[in-house]
Parts: sequence; structure tokens; C-alpha cells
Amino acid sequence: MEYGYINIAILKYWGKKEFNPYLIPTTPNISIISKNYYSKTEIINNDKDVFYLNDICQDEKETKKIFNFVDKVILNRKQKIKIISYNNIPTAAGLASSASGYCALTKALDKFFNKSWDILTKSKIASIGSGSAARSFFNAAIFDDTGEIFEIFPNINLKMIAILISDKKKEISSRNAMENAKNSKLYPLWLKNAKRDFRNMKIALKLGNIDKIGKIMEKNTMLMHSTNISSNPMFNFLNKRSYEIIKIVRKIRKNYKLSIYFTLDAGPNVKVLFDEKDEQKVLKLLKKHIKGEKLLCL
Ligand code: 2P0
Repeated sequence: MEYGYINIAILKYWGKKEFNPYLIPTTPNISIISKNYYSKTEIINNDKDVFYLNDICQDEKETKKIFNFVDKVILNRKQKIKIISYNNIPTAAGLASSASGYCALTKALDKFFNKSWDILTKSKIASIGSGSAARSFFNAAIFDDTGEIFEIFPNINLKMIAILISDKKKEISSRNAMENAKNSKLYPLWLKNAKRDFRNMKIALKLGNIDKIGKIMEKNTMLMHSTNISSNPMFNFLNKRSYEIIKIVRKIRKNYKLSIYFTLDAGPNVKVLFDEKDEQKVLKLLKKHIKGEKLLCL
């Protein structure tokens, strides 16, 4: 089995510039991985192409999507294969299961077809399946707007907890959502601000300053979601409970003088970022103030 871990962006990838042949995002983005949530994938010979996820044979649409990717990256394939994959995270609920999935699949293809791709090649190949997957090969990674991927070493151990508001499949895919967001009048502002956030975030990570990191992250995520809300047709990944949780995070930060910051992706689930040394304190306070939702230590 080959493992791919989920990653959560502290600066978001929200838009594709082009595929050349690998994905180039419109703005530089930065992520950290979770070692607790992952996909694991194995490939074996088979008499026809099939894709099993969590022991369930996937329908034609899902199978076609996966094998389109396989055929893009393994040219002139003669062997039919069975792809066996497991996720220990809810699929397609904005918890980065596509990133871990394509990361694990790329590693499994490399192994099965004896490709000996190096890590950067694997990372770029995975970006064809899912842009965010490019970042899952590193503990912390930059995926910049020239298509380059770098491992980075922040001077702080960053951790996240996800508040699981919903594990339902999202109504709109990230792919369609980010394409649609480009018609928002805010999209040019997003492009400009994301570049500035990137410069400032690199400094904040070097300083290991959780408050600087958290403030930039929150601003970045809210502008990303604002492009969605102001696009046509408009949509919003956040729901009422997401906004309530954001308020709770701010209240804990203020009342307990605890450096916790929120971010949201393609779903309503809020993730909270903090310095690893504060983990027990953060967990205790989130449990105290948030009733009803499961907390996932990423
Ligand atoms: C991110 N997201 O940086 C952003 C923020 C979701 C919100 O990358 O179209 O599934 O397959 O390249 O990687 C989710 O998008 O999109 C994502 P595709 P992907 O994590």
C-alpha cells in the first residue's frame, strides 16, 4: 500500500492558469499535511480496469475519472489494473481527500509501472489529477504560480483541528467552483492579494510567528470565499454553523489569549490552526465551547 496524506492550505489555491503539461495555479499557495488522515492505494493486475474505494466498486463516472488520469500519466498502457484505495477521511467534503487520493495513486502507479519518478515529478504528476495533491508529498509545501513545488521548513510546528460540521459530498466540485469564481469582480483583487499574502506568509513562517501566520491565513481564506459568494451563479461553501464556529474561534482567541485561527476550504468544515505546543489547551477549549460536532486532530 502506498500512502498519501491530506494537506490543508494556509494560503489557498483557487484557480488554474493552465496545464503545461502540469497544473500551474493562478496564485502561489502553501499547505501543511496531516499525518493522521490519509489515503492508501495498491494496484494489482486485473482482466479489466476497476476502481475500488473503501471496498466499494466505484460507478462508471468515478472509474472513468480515475482512469482518465491513469491514461494521461501512463502512456500506451497495455495492462488492465485494479486500483484498491482506502480513505480514512470523509470523501469530497472539503477535507482534501482528493489530494491524499491522487498522491497515493501517483505513488502506486510509480511502483506498479516501475517508473522511478523522483518526488518532484510525482508531485507534478499528481497535480494533473488534483491541484492540491501536488502539496501532499511534503510536510509543508509551496506550490507557486509558475508551477514549481518546494518543500519548506517553517520555524514553528503548526497543527490543525477540523470541526466536522458536515461529511456530505459537496454540491459543487472545487474544480467547477474555482472556474466559476473567475467571473467574480473580486477575482482580480484575489489575484493581487494572494501574491501579497504569499510574500508576507513566507516571512511569518520564517519568524515562526503564529499570530502573523494566522492573520494572513484568515484574510486569505475569507477573500477566497468572497470570490465564490460574488460569482455568477453565486454559491457559498460555508453554512450558518461555519459562521457560528468562526465566532467561537475568535471568542476563544480573545478571552483566553490563545493563538488559534480559522480556515475553510471547499466545504463548511472549519479548521483551526495553532502552535503544536498549545494542542491540549486548544482541544480542551474547543470541546468546551463546541457542542455537537466531532473534532478531528489533523
Ligand atoms: C486548497 N482547495 O488550496 C484549495 C482551497 C479547496 C479550497 O485545492 O480542480 O480538489 O482537482 O485541482 O485540488 C481543492 O481543489 O481541485 C483545493 P482540482 P482540488 O486546498
